Amino acid sequence: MADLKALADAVIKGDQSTAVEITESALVEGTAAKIVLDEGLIAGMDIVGDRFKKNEIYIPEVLIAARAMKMAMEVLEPELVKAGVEPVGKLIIGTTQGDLHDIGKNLVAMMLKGAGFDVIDLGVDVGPEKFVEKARVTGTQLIGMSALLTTTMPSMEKTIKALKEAGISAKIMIGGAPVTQGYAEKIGADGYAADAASAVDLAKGLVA
Ligand code: B12
Repeated sequence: MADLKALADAVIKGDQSTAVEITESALVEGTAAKIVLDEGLIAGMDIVGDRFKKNEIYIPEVLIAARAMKMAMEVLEPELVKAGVEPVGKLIIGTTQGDLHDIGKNLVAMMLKGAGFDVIDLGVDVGPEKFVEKARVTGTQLIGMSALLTTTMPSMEKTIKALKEAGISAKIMIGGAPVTQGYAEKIGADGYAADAASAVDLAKGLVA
């Protein structure tokens, strides 16, 4: 029987080759892909998120863990698709118009993938029209926007307005260093989170 606790530990340590190896052997042994995901990969990422929130680990460790998770996910994904495992929820995420900062947004996207979300990353410099179009095409339940510049924060408000005008009912969460809970409330976003681990809790709450 594959050791899923060791798989979680490999994710926590960011040990890519061990994470891939245990994932492969678990599948060969016939362990259900969903069990490998929940009890191995997501269990590991949950601990990473928790430690990050408590400032016990920092961004580099989270990125390394997320990379190990991503490599193992590449092995697991075809099996999950075959098994028809539903993601926790679907989310599109992007950095707002005029803004090229993507380190935080990528971290949020990776942590959400780690938590079982189907994440569609629209990249950087994403204007209201693109958010509206992609929300429509994907039928997403959640939209995430990131801004690192005070000058690009107003694009969040414009995007929310455009989404509402287009009749998109997806929940909207926002973040980025200059963004605050007060700003989220002011522009009519459904939620704000200060870091990637809190973003996961927020996203889970918004799709629940
Ligand atoms: C790296 C960086 C860059 C890199 C970006 C590389 C990249 N690929 O991202 C480069 C060099 C390209 C850059 C360019 C510029 N930058 Co710059 N940059 C930074 C820097 C040093 C770090 C940002 C970062 O990555 N932080 C680490 C990540 C992990 O943190 P984070 O982004 O805040 O994300 C976390 C949370 O905010 C949250 N979060 C983030 N997004 C989301 C989304 C959702 C939905 C949720 C829920 C949560 C969430 O979770 C994340 C993880 O915990 C900051 C300074 C700083 N300390 O913040 C300046 C900073 C943001 N930059 C600044 C400026 C001015 C610029 C430039 C205008 C400089 C210039 N004159 O050209 C250009 C703008 C380019 C553009 N159009 O975007 C200013 C902004 C000032 C302001 N108030 O507007 C800052 C604050 C530096 C400063 N003190 O002056 N920059």
